[in-house]
Amino acid sequence: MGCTASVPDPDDQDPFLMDKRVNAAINQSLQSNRKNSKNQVSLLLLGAGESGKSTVLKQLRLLHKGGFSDQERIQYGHVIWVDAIQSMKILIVQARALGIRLDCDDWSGSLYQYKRMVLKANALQQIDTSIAGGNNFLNEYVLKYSEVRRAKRRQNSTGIANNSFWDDNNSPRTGNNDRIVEEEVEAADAEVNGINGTTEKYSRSQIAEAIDMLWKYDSGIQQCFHRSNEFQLESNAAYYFEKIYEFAKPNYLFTNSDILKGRIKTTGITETNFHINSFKFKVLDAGGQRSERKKWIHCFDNITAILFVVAISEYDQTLFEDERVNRMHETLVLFDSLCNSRWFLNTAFILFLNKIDLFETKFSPQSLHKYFNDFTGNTVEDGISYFEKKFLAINKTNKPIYVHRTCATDSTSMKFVLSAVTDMIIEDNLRKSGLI
Ligand SMILES: Nc1nc2c(ncn2[C@@H]2O[C@H](COP(=O)(O)OP(=O)(O)O)[C@@H](O)[C@H]2O)c(=O)[nH]1
Ligand SMILES: [Mg+2]
Repeated sequence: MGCTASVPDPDDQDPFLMDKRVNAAINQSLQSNRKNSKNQVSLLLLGAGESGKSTVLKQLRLLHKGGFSDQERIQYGHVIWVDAIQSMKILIVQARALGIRLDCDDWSGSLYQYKRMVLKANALQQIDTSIAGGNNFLNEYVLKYSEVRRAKRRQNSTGIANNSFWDDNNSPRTGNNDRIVEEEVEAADAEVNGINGTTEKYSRSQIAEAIDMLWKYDSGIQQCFHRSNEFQLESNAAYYFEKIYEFAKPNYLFTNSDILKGRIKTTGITETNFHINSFKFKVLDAGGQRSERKKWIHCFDNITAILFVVAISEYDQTLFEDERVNRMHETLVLFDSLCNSRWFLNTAFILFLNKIDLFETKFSPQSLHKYFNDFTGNTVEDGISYFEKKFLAINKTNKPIYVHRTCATDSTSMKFVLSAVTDMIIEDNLRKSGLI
């Protein structure tokens, strides 16, 4: 009583009905996945090193994540201060290499003392390296500013433009690694401790004065700066020099603009999550230099859109990794391999022609023609549309490529660009999920 024997339901045995139930379950699961995925967007920032990927990410953070913490402002302050000193040192040293006569070379002139001061200033003694980024910062510092490393970079490279994210032909030869690390540590020690006895400790205001005087009054420094495409110099060195007195003030709090103009090299892949109009955006920012690119493939799955950043102003510059390779040539090869890759046949592609401000400043038809001899135009606009067409012609797939001309350091214009981009990505995602 009260107990009923379980009698097998005849429907359970019916293969047709069983199939129907399985299908219904699959559909339900697909629908719920779609509902989730329609609200989730993964955006991957790609492009060569120093093209502006992390700056775009900074702008997204300003717009959607409340900006930068005080800790970050202090960190960027340290990094910019060091880069300002080193950039002026580089101009002095490179002038010699390029045969440019500097006013400050004249030991009886008033600028001589400032040159001595900059060359003898120990940039690392000026800051707290642990706040600037600890070991990562020091490694990057040594890599950037050691002449020894410059020779190594070339030795370990093939000297040709390369997409190098499938293989690691360009990674340092393993046998040399230990020696390279040792040399880096030695070079860093020499800088930090002034082992070679060539450094002196100056106050920030003394250094600011020296940099300002050389920048404003040494015509050779200006000449050398205008040839900075021939060596490696921070994109925004001029900005650092112009604001050097402000940066030297002990209580100066680095502004959003300063942080946008500062550079900390990205290594590995960073993930930042945003909420934009009830959508979850996951933005992946990858290091762009050759040795970093082989990590890219690990995040190629489930990408909604690729944002490829090109520094259009760098058409006359060479790679940091290999000074025999033109930056734009390498970027074109890289774009080809990504845009036409089987991974991204159906992935929305957005192209930022970035550093438009620097392009406008440096552009001359002759200089562009020198590096791209099929260029026949005259104006800045001709130059930009020449590159725009060049990139679009690379696309062999059916997907459209959305192009924007950008100055990633300018918050006002980036606000519009980024809102157009996020709207487009959201719409594209909804269409692909079959919801519009
Ligand atoms: N003037 C100017 N500088 C830019 C622009 N975009 C990026 N930069 C600077 O270029 C440097 C490298 O940018 P970053 O975003 O770190 O490049 P990434 O290596 O691609 O991540 C930084 O100092 C930025 O401030 C731009 O449109 N104009
Ligand atoms: Mg970066």
